[in-house]
Amino acid sequence: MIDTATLRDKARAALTRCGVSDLDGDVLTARSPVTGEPLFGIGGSGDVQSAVASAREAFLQWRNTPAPVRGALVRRLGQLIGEHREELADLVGIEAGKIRSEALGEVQEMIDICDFAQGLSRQLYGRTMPSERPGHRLMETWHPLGVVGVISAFNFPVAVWSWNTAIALTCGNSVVWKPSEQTPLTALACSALLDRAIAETGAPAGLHRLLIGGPEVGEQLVDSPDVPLISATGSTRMGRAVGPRVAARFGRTILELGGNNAAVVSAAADLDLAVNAIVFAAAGTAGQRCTTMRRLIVHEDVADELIDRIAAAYRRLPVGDPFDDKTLVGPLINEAAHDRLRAALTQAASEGGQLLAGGERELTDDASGAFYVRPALVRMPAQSEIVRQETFGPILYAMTYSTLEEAIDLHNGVPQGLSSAIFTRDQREAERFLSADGADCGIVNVNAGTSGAEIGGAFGGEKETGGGRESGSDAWRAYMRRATNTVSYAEELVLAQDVSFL
Ligand code: UN1
Repeated sequence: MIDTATLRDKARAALTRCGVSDLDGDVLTARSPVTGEPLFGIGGSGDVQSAVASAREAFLQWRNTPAPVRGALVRRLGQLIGEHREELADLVGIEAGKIRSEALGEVQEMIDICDFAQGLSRQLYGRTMPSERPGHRLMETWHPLGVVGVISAFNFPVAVWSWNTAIALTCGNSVVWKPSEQTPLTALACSALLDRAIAETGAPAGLHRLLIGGPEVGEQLVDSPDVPLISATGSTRMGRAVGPRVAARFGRTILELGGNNAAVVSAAADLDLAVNAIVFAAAGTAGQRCTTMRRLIVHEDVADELIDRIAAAYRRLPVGDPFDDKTLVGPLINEAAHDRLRAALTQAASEGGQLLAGGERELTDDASGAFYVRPALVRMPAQSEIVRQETFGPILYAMTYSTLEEAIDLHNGVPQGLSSAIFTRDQREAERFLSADGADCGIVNVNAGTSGAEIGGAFGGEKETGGGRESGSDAWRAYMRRATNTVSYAEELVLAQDVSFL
């Protein structure tokens, strides 16, 4: 196992190469879940008022910068991220405990969204509509909102920031970022790279401000009247607090909250493909993606075979040091995550669940602050309470069904609605799952797992997942305000709806 001194050196080297100066301080202590030990204290500001004020000032200039010129900033950011791919992946591995391939994948999402945002800078299209009045033109234009507050979680410490930031900047906004307290180092690195891109492209200096601090800093950002949009990623509990507070001041939110993602595996599934997809989606990232597969709804004819094969794969999964190339499952983020996982497994057992694999702590002893757990597979009765909850760790609950109707009911019968999947070679089943009375999630896949979405689509979910959409497609619209314009070139006043007056 890599030791804390090596992690510390690696982190310092990566930060220096990303251009972070003035690292040390006592505002927060950076830690690594890999060894569970503190790395070093860091400085930084949690002064929300001054961050918002300077972002607001930068916005006033940025909103009048042509969008394709704004696109040049995100292009430069994407290049710098590409040049520092290894360092950023190091930091993601150190702070979030991701294995190399997944850490690099997360960095790739940043590069991809910068590409996307740059293209978007020439495509912030508004519509024109035929006017009912002669000599009139009706059209819509899109304008930036102002300062966008980004609140991000530990598990995708850089990608989710980049989805929001690349799009928000392209749309003409400025950004104030409150990252998770668990991942301040990745935030410092990203912020330094963006500062460099801002300086090199001549964009206004306050365009991006990073807040370092605890939850109270996030709360002040949420309440700030000068932040018209808050994009927050985290638990449903967090969203329940953030949503109404922002709404009370008529601000807007993009909420990306809890998921409780399921796969339906039909009797017509390609089981080889399904097993691989399920193991990645359920056990990958140590079950700490919002898109992690948490429920498996399997047709009774193939249930025993499929569940046996997943259990066998789980028993073989290399759990351990994420910096070891052979590892596939790294650590949980902290002890609280481990406590919640154990509590969920206890409840599952009390509700008739049968643990088929995993669930136990491995590699470290009670005294260690690092928590490695073999992903757990639990066979559950279809009706139970625990499967309705999101436990942010690697537990997969397997249930069986006999008709597709029943499977879809089970699938939709949870409060969350982020991501879903069906494994089947039967086109009718697939289409039914994709239809309006099929899966009720924001992301619905066929023969592909619930996690690992591409940045080109809109990302987010329904119900208690919060309804927000980030990243690709037309998610940019949430970062802009729409103006409907009527332009008259008629000689006389013409009123709509044939109204006469005067
Ligand atoms: C998250 O877990 O908050 O679809 C984001 C995925 C990744 C993003 C996950 N592209 O799994």
